[in-house]
Amino acid sequence: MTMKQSFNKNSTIKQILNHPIGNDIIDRLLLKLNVNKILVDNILVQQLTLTHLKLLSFHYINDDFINTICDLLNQSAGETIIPTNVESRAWWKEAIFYQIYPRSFFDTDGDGLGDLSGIIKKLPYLQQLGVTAIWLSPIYDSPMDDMGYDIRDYKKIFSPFGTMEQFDQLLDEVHRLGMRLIMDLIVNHTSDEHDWFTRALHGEVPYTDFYISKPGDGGKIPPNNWTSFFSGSGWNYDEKQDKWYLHLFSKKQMDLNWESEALRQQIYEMVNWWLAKGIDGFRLDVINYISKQAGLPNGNEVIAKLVGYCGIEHYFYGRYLHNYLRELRLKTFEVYNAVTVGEIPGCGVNMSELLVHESRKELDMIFSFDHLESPGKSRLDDYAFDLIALKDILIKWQGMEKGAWNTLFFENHDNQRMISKVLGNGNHPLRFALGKMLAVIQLTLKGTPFIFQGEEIGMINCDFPSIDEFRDIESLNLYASLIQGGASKEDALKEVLAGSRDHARTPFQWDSTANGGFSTGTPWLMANPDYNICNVANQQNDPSSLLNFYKKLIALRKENDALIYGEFNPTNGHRYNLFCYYRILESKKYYIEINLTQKNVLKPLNLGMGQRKLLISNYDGDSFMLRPYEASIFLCQ
Ligand code: ISL
Repeated sequence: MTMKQSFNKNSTIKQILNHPIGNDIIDRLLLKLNVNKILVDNILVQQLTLTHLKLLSFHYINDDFINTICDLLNQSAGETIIPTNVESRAWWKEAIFYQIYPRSFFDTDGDGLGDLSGIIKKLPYLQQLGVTAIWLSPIYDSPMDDMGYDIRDYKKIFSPFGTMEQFDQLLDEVHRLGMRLIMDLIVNHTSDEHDWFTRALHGEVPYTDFYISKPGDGGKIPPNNWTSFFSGSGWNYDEKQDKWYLHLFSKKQMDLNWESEALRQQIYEMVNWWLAKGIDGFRLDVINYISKQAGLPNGNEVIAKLVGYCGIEHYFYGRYLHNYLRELRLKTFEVYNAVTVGEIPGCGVNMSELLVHESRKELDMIFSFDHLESPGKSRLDDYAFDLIALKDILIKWQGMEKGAWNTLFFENHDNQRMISKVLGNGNHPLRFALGKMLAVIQLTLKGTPFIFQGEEIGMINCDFPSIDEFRDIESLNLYASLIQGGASKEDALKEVLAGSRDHARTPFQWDSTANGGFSTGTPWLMANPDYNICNVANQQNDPSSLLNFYKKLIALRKENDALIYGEFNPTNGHRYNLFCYYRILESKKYYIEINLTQKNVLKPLNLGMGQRKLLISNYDGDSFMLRPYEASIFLCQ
């Protein structure tokens, strides 16, 4: 795919498809519109120009939309990877990561909040599971407006979680057990209580340049129409300075101005301070947002309607993103040989390759989210997740170039529990069959698995009884804006329940004692009553439990390089409701066969497959049909 030419309103769909970023943009648009990509495979459609699209859409696609797309394509000119046919080996490609959301993991002092001592106590549990690396969500000092993603002091531990000495003890113990630990790096924004912002508000140089701001002209109208991900305008007005400050997230999370060299140096100093303590790397929070478009132009209303947020096209893949990431890696990660996984909402396969391919020297892995929503849906929509559409998206991402490495995850602290997305809330009879099926996918595809706390025991969404039980600012702001917009309390609660991030944040379910054994105090967020049914204690000694199924899968993956580095070859493609694929490395060949439906379906014939030995399945005994969500791993002989 070429990057050289310059794009304009006379560029054709074909030319745009031939541009990696253009290909991604069209892919995103089709996903959002739930339109099959076959549309743009049509040679007549490919001859259409952007001007034709404007006319055909009766100017719904307007000049502003066209200019935005062309700017995105033209600014990426010259960005390429150097292809390789060798997949280099690395510890983080062989790792089994486990994400800990410390607030909800284990509370040892009864204050209702998880803490570092609790994590230390539970390390043996993680080791027995087979985990080899931990991603620790934020533990830094914070007003906790966004549960720690609003940092007030990068070099201080949030005191209810513990002390820096306890962190050092945790890190030592993780390493003593042969595991590794990466931290959350949040450098797109800081808390408005961070010292840098306080100094900026006092007009102190160079801090006045550390944040994204615009002159206020009395504060009547914000500088542009960008919206926050947490409802409302993306701008705060500071009367004293007569200045606007950008906040893409909460009103207390102020966006940093990465164009400031002085800011970047302070960030590098902080990152190296943590790396010098011996941590093994970072997960980089919304790292693709750090380069904003010059002049901060208005967002396109059509794109805003499509994606739900206004202005995102001007920062999700900004013009200096690659420059910043290359400099950041050179000044920090590379010095310590640290691993990085970037959270990059909205980026497609080609953008991701440009961010993680080893020839680019930027990031090592990424978290993209295409696969977490069904086509045409967003995280806040109330719908039954489509596993068949999931298959096609996973196959697309398995096609990343050699030398570009992906992650494999279904859950994190921002997204609902996957079992509930498919089966709805509640203890569905197929809950654990589905949980095991998802585990087979996660642990047999190519990429590094990231298990989110509770996923390994099949935790599910929580039926929060009222808005008073929610803690997530995104949910609380959404509820307030719905009520303000005239929605009834019932409808507003229903909408918040559909996609709230709090579903993922309920206390970890250790046993069936009060609060699931998470805390002897009152948990900061209600425990899901489901802990009486689903918890570590009642799965630990049950050989057929989801927990022990994860242990077996993890052990199988760790012992077999073909499941890590092997080629991914989908098969039985004609069977739309099955997900079947090979993993092949030299003479080793595994066949994975999955029924994506709740129904019994005919087994594929697999003519010519030869002998195969069943290694793991979520069902006992044989059957001439594939049972609901049946998932099996075979060694081909
Ligand atoms: O969850 C998402 C995609 O499935 C996004 O909506 C998510 O909010 C976005 O990717 C940003 O998330 C990260 O940055 C936020 C913080 O609230 C999230 O917890 C963090 O994961 C701002 O720091």
